[in-house]
Amino acid sequence: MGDRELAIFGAEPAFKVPLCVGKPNLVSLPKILANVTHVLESRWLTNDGPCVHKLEQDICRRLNVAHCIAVANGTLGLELAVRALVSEGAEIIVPSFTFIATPNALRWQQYKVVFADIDLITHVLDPEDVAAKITERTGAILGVHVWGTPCAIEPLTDLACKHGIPLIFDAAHAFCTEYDWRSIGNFGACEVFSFHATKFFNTVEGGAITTNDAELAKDLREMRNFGFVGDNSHNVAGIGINAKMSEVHAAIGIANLVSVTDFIQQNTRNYLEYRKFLQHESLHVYNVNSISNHQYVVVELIGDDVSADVLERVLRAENVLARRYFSPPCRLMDSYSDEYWVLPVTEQVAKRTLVLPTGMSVSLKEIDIVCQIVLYYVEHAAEIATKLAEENNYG
Ligand code: T4K
Repeated sequence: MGDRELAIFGAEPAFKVPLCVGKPNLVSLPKILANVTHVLESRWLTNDGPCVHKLEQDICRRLNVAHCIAVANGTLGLELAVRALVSEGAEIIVPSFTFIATPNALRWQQYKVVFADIDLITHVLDPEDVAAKITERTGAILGVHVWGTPCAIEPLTDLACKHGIPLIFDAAHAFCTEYDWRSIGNFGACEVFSFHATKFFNTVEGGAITTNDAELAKDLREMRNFGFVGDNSHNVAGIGINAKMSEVHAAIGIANLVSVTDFIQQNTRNYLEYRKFLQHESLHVYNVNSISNHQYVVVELIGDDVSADVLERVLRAENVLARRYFSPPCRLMDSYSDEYWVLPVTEQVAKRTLVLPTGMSVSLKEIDIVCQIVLYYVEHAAEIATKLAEENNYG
């Protein structure tokens, strides 16, 4: 990049077309269109149809898990999971370093959210802080496999067993990742995936709950369909809602699932390219601690001179739409500000992380240019901060 002026100071942006973090992967478009056409021609559009069945079976095979319940989105999946497993009004321990859907799903179902801190290296729940927050009011622990890194599954499982409470995982980021040679989707009482458009495997909107517990799977299937018991039944045993995935969404998922290995390969290639270039004392490329889908490339800005906020502004001016996911952390959102939580590691991690573009639509050449901008920023952070402050004062 040399002495190139930055777009934030008026130069031409490095990219004409914006480079996004979550551009949807839709590789086999003809296959997707053929599947969708078939659904529309069949006139079987929703309500537990053949495509939903096939997608559920394909996912069970892929994750080697006994039961998969496809749902309309990950948020509803979380709501069904807690309603199926946790007594009304109980406290649920969750991280604050997560997408707002995680605590919101709990509050929406009238549970009390108790935030626990995370680990500085892995960014997932710190079991020691979880242990400190368990009381007789605790109804469940909800871990989040942030960035696809599995939670500390063993210590959390021990804690849940010791206190006789369910352990649930928000696995929105962790489709096709592994822990201890087993696919995520097999742990805790159940795990909840998101297949939103911005996830590396998507059904446009969608999600799934997976479990090895047949009884729980049956309950979840009923809750997903207004509470109707079994197929073609007119009896409603418990309270349910409409959380069904449509046939069109499932048909897109079936086509995309075939390409999942290609998506992971390209994400891994992209991740390695970022790692190769982004070597600097003020930077750390987050190391996903497992067999990963690498759907998020996260950099951490380390030191007083550098700022993830400023780097985001610098990149955005260049048309690189980097994201400060989970910053501010959920507990600082207005809707959670009624209570004060001491979460020092969460604050630290949220302050220093930035997510960079990856996925099937991002080329290695584009990654190299992004890396040049990032490196230029960290090498000139102090000058850039001064110049921005001057512009602010005189602008
Ligand atoms: N738990 C966790 C830990 C989660 O991360 C999420 C969702 C959930 C639970 C809930 O699952 P769902 O109910 O959503 O299934 C996204 C997603 O909306 C959300 O699904 C995701 N997590 C969250 C982390 O990120 P944004 O704010 O990034 O979306 P948006 O619209 O700003 O898009 C990001 C980038 O992607 C943009 O630069 C443009 C590009 N884009 C986006 C869409 C939607 C496209 O190119 N095409 C598109 O169709 O939220």
